[in-house]
Amino acid sequence: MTEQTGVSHDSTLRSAEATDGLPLRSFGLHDRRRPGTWPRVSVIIPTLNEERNLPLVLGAMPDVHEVIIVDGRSTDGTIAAAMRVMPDCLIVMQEGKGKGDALMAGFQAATGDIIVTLDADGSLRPQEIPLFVGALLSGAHFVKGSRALAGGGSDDLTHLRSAGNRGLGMLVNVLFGTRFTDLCYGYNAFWRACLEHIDVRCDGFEIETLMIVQAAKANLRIAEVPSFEKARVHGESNLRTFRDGFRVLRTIVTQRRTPPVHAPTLESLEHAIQSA
Ligand SMILES: Nc1nc2c(ncn2[C@@H]2O[C@H](COP(=O)(O)OP(=O)(O)O)[C@@H](O)[C@H]2O)c(=O)[nH]1
Ligand SMILES: [Mg+2]
Repeated sequence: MTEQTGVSHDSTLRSAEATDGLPLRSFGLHDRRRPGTWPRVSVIIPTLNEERNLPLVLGAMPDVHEVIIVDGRSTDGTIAAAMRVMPDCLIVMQEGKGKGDALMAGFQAATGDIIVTLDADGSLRPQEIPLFVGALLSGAHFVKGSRALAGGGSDDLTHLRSAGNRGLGMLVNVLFGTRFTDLCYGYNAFWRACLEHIDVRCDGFEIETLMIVQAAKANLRIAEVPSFEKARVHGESNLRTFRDGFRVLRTIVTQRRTPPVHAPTLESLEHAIQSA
């Protein structure tokens, strides 16, 4: 079941207030588990030839626990750009291929309480991270960005991709009893402990669908927050609409047939979140 949070979309970071971890104090977002502290947020960014875009993303990053760049053997200066702009970021060299494989490598490397997935092309605004974290601190296990909620939107989606995304999203809602408003979107956040409840093994752009459908099957509490996707700044999308749309469709059909991941109970997930 999807929920919406009441956190303002227009919130902007005041990083001057950052101390340890996210400056959530400026948003009134406290970590209820330990008064006076903030959760450790790991931001995972897959990169494939994003030399010109990545500095824009890293430059707008709030003060988080760690930023993990998972590079798919870029042939431009992506890694040099990352090291120049954010010398303390962690760089993971992807061994396999595709965005899904890259995110998996990032999840394995992450050490924070909360994982946020972000793109490197300048389309997803790091300034929205507190909105996602706020929804997690308010009780969600998994938070999806949605371009379809009031306050969200996209300058990046073509009509064709938008129609495909709507159709695939409707199919998921019918088959899994969900009420998602945006299926194939790269901006998501979840408590790291949720990884025990979802099996994210896949290669490509179907990764978001796979995670969300499995989260729904595991009865995780899923919230949506409005998100605005800007147009990719430089270069072109790596997504191929028909090939990748078909992969998403295949993922949905396969997931309908397979049982949920054998996982600990939701009570133990809650416990893991509280004691992270
Ligand atoms: N490591 C890695 N990153 C990738 C790969 N394919 C895409 N990405 C990254 O995933 C993010 C989203 O990809 P993009 O091409 O913008 O797809 P779109 O947003 O769906 O149009 C960007 O940061 C890309 O650099 C890949 O094979 N490996
Ligand atoms: Mg993009």
